[in-house]
Amino acid sequence: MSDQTPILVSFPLCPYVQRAAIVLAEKGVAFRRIDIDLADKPDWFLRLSPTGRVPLLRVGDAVLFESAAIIEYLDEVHAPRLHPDDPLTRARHRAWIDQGSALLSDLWTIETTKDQARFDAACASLQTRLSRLAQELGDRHWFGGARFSLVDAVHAPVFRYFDLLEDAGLHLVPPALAAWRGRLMQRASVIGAVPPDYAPRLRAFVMAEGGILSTRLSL
Ligand SMILES: N[C@@H](CCC(=O)N[C@@H](CS)C(=O)NCC(=O)O)C(=O)O
Repeated sequence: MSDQTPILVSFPLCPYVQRAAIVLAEKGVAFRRIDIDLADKPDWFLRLSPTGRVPLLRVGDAVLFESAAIIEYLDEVHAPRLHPDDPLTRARHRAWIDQGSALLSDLWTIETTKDQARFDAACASLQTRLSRLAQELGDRHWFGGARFSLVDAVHAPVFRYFDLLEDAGLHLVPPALAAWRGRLMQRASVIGAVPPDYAPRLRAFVMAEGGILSTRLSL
């Protein structure tokens, strides 16, 4: 690999890192992945990152942060184009990418909170957002139609949480999203975006948090 090989600074469970890993794989771009311990961030990482958060993408001497900016950059410099060509449709897709982050925020609360009222509110919010997403998706194969798009890449890490939630008796995904979820989970770029032991790692993380979800998983 040359010095221009992108380096993705990562954390194995991070859904925002997965966005970048999926887009790199969709484009067949070789990259190096460096996992760091977010509980003990290395000094070199803190020097490079303006926010202290992963992902970071190092390209030559440049460092990019914020997953939405990273995937848009990758989309602009490497074929095939995943964002739509039409500016109006592209703007709508950017807005749905933002909604993907809102889903992750609800999921973080569901994974970690010890407060039953916050847990219930996050489940309700997630369900509302998912049913709006289902209305927008309609019966399309991918979010934008026939071609896999950045919006698909952003939602794949969201759907990865639901196996664990379903183990805890929480069935929050509307049936209208089931086929899209299945297609996303079978996509090679999505499978390869996490380590093979992702599922037990996620479970261990949730159990260690000791929140409402961990109690439901222990029942
Ligand atoms: N808006 C950021 C969110 C990234 C983010 O929240 N990353 C988490 C891991 S999933 C992180 O680095 N957390 C460490 C911290 O906040 O100290 C993005 O899209 O890149």
